[in-house]
Amino acid sequence: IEIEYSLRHAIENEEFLLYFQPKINLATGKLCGAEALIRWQPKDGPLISPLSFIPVAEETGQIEALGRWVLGNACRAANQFSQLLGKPFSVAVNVSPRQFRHCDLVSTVEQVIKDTNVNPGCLELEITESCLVHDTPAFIKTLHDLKSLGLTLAIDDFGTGYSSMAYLKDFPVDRLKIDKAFVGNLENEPANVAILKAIIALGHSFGLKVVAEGVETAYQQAYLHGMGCDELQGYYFSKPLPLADFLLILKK
Ligand code: G
Ligand code: G
Ligand code: MN
Ligand code: NA
Repeated sequence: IEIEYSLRHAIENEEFLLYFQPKINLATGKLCGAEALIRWQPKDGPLISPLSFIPVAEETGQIEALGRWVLGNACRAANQFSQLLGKPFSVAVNVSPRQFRHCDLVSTVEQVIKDTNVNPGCLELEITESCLVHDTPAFIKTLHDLKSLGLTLAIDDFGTGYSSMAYLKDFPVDRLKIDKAFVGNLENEPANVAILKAIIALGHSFGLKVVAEGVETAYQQAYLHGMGCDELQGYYFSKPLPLADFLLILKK
């Protein structure tokens, strides 16, 4: 209840920051996008991880307001990055299951796109696999309605959910993001290598781009390159960065 109260206060006062983690295209070795990750910066206190307030925001419904804040700021950042580079640069936003179920996500996103005048192709929504167990006609329609706004969709934490992969044929998604659990110890885990290969082949057979998360070593990068993975994200390249630091690496 205490967190709920201070979170309400924090939302009113916009005590949040977006950090940005680079995504690297393996074929070109170049930066090809970023994932936006929220942080809570109380007036006087240390930065708070989303792990400790997103679940509360979901339980209390505050995720609606917070989610709108994230979307708006991610789109403004995409505008700023694209302007700096002189070409479209995509920013991915995490969307939680509750935003899907209880908020009018399609009209929220549509409004944010209008308000920020972002190129919709520069906005990607990351949906966790656990969201996708609701593979009802209404849910599939929501995905199609979102796609028709011109944005792209990714399935986050792929490989960890309970859902069957059969849904891939009905879902209009563009990317699979392989959960970092499979990447982190691929060196000593032959089973993980088998899973990674299978997910990459599965994604490609549906015409999807495959992203590996949690890449921390040169060995993992090389291995994933050899397996035909399309994009990488992880501490090996960069941890999530504050806006100012991300702008610095874009300029290079
Ligand atoms: O950045 P970090 O690794 O600390 O993020 C922890 C978790 O919080 C991740 O699962 C990430 O997807 C989630 N997260 C980060 N930012 C957001 C956000 O803006 N919205 C939602 N719903 N989840 C987020
Ligand atoms: O659930 P989601 O995939 O959105 O969460 C991304 C989370 O992974 C963020 O909390 C981010 O800080 C974290 N992360 C990003 N790169 C790495 C990495 O190389 N190793 C580990 N352990 N975590 C990472
Ligand atoms: Mn994510
Ligand atoms: Na993930």
